[in-house]
Amino acid sequence: MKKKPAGIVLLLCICCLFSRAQQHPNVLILYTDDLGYGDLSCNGATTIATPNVDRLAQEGINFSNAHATASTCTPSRYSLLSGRYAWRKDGTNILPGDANLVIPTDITTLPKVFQQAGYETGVVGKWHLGLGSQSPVDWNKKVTPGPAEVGFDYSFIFPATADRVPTIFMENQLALGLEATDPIAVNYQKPFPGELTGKKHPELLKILNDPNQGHDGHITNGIGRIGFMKGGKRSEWTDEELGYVFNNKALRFIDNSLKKQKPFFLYYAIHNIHVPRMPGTEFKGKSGLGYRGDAILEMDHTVGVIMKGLQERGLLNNTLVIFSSDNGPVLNDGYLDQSEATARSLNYQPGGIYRGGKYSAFEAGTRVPFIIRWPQQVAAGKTSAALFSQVDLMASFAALLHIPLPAKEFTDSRNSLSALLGKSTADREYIIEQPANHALCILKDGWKYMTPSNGRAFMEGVNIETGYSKEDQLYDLKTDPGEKNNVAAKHPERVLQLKTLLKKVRAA
Ligand code: NG6
Ligand code: CA
Repeated sequence: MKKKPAGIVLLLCICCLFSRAQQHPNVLILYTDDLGYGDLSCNGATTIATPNVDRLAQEGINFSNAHATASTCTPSRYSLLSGRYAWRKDGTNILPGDANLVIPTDITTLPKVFQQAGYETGVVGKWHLGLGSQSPVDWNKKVTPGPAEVGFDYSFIFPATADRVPTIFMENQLALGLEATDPIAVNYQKPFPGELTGKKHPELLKILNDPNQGHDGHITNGIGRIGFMKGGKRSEWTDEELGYVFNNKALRFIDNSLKKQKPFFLYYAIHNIHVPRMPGTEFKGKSGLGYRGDAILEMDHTVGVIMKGLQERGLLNNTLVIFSSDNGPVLNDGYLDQSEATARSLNYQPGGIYRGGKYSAFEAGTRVPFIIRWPQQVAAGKTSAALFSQVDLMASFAALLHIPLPAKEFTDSRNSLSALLGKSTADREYIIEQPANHALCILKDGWKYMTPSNGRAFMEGVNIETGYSKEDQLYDLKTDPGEKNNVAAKHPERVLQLKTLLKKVRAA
């Protein structure tokens, strides 16, 4: 065989590496918690500045009609990672911290798609999808199944939310800093003998819980939590350090995949800005909007740290970064941290022009920030109004990586790669939104239909309009994005069309 000249071989190698990087970019999902559409300066906020997130938007595409599948955390994360709507599966509502894993271990998942394509996969941050298969969970040994069985080669997480016990880090499903002499036990029904709780000892708290919303159980770091816990004193976290610790773990994961010479998929589930908001010392008081605003600044700082980390490693161009949130905003989610009073006094609108918030069927519940940056394939400084759902990330990445999804496995995930990469601004055919009480909504062609429900129209405590009504509701989001006028009576044929489609999707 005739030998190719050295120059041609070199050129072929470069082309081959370039096309591999194009087809197998590193992928980083920065998934924030309870961040509203209007909480970013690139989405119109003027009372707060988020320069690092704004830079992502300037260098990529900022979506204005992208949705989490639900207006609470567990179901949105379930859908993101499994490509399935959570309402199809029982037990996927907001989970207590001692719940078992809700994602089946025998299905294709988003991280498993990346594993099949040869990626190193990792999750850092908040998990909230349950751990183990036995109740009660034994926290004193490796808890399986968990992230590894869902498809993550590496995990550094806390099990549920920052306001739920156990308030510990877990690395590869083992409690960090665990000591045999101080075993961890968790109970969601009653306190352990001798345990000091927020309810009995408010004088020990550095931030008061809202008496109407609980969070007065176990005390960690001067903050009352949901549930009770004993032991694991050296495993418990310090809230002010969460951002620092997670950022470092995320960067270490990236370094380790580089050492293995593998592309990485990192799902960084940023703990901010969920309650309890107890930002790092340098951010306290910085926003003028209370701890919620300070937590937004800390979240933005995290984005800056990670992007700088990519730059220092020469990975800025061949890393596809997605920034989004699991559900919409809430000002008071259980702690009296002054965020609600401050936001109201400044007329600060965390959901932007959208009505409702976390838990809600109104748009602010699921219409979340969504930005993609990938210099190799995605144009800079664009916006997209395409209707997009996070449930589609699994099929879209499978398409990008040429991994066929098993035909026998039904998923809700559709290949929306062209919308994701900004090659098309066409809407997805429809999307489904799940509020806290499962009264599903369907969006199609700019119309939104909301299923009637008996739920309360207003959630006291969190002060959020749920959108629930005993009547059919139809909104024309093109002319009425703030969902002020229910036009169901004017458009019975549209109501029927959307009702019928929703029924079909439910039955699929
Ligand atoms: C609610 C909690 C709230 C928060 C939420 C979960 C009460 C009264 N409120 O039940 O504080 O933890 O669950 O938020 O317990 S999520 O973003 O993880 O869905
Ligand atoms: Ca959330």
